[in-house]
Amino acid sequence: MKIKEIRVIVASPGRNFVTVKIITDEGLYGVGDATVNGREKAVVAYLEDHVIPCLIGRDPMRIEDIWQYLYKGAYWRRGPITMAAISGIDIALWDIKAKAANMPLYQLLGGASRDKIMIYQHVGGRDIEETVEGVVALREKGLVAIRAQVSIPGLPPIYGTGPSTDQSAMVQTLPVEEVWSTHKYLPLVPKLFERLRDTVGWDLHLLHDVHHRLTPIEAARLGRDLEPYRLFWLEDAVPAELQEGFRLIRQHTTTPLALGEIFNTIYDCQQLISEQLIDYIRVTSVHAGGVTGLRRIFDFAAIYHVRSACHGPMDVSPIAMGANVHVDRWVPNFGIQEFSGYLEATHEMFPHAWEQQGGYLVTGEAIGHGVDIDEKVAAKYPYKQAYLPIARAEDGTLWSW
Ligand code: KDG
Ligand code: MG
Repeated sequence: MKIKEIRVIVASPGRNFVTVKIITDEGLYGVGDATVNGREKAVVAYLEDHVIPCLIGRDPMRIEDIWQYLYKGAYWRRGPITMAAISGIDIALWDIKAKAANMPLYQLLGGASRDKIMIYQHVGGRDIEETVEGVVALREKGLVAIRAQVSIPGLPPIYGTGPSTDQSAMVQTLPVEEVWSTHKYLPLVPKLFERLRDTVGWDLHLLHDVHHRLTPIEAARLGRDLEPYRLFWLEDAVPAELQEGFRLIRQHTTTPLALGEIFNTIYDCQQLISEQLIDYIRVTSVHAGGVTGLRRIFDFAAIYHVRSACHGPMDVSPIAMGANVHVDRWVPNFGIQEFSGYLEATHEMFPHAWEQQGGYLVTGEAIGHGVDIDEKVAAKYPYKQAYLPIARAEDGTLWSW
């Protein structure tokens, strides 16, 4: 079998997606996700100019060799654009291999370790009451794990707080600038979780995402203040370029820590994992080297009692979600899967075998990863340049988010 053609399809069914379609000379094809939210066209150029010409005529069964060829062979290793391109190719090649084997992908990985995949979804609110109402409503739909965020009083709602859970509402042609205050945020979050525990009790898993906005000592304080409410995790407390920064947080709190949605390789989390500074690693198939990359990172994490928790917002396409849930079904050290849901147009463009059943996703038994792209539907939704907002402190200082 040989790779005959590779197409890159860019479309915007509510969010922008970059999809790779690899077609073989035997007619089998596979699809992969290569989306980097807000930087989509950089990946398209990388794929079309530097990756695809090198792969035509190669054996699609040699997934590892192609991965190494694109990683080591480029000389320029790592980075979000390179790794998203590798991820898109890798996910499509695993799809082809599983189709050739006439198996669902999870079977090829070693078979099911579980029947269903626990997910968490998001709730935000303009104030604590609104978030509590949202959490109660989502629990009534069968969710067993919910991420709760709240707007900071006196400031307009900002990304990742409230009130919208539909991230598409926050996407703009150019990035909007929002206002952040650590001082106002820190005492608010424990009050939210106190109210939540009073209302929903202790069965529900509750999570919170800081979006990288704190320093280690501030995160240590927040983690400690949240201990009475037994969070499932505190996510992205601090930007993690300085992995050893998490030592300080870890020394001060037993609140579990999750990190990694912007990581591309095992090297981004090597110290965090080997020093047991985090509890959940949040890498996802589209940004961390595809199925091959996830397998490598999760196996390494298992040695150190760190569990998987693939990133799964609306800008991780249903294809990457398909790859994730097949890995989730197999991975022995599974933790949880993020699932923000998708807009109707996104479902229409990506027919998928995975499905939500209350608080869980199931893979389905379709061969491959079970997700396709309908190119006719894609043609109806042309690419539109779009960005998520950025954050500044109240004095105008540019802030992490
Ligand atoms: O593109 C960025 C979003 O995917 C990210 O901000 C969402 O933090 C996020 C999350 O946890 O899903
Ligand atoms: Mg996050």
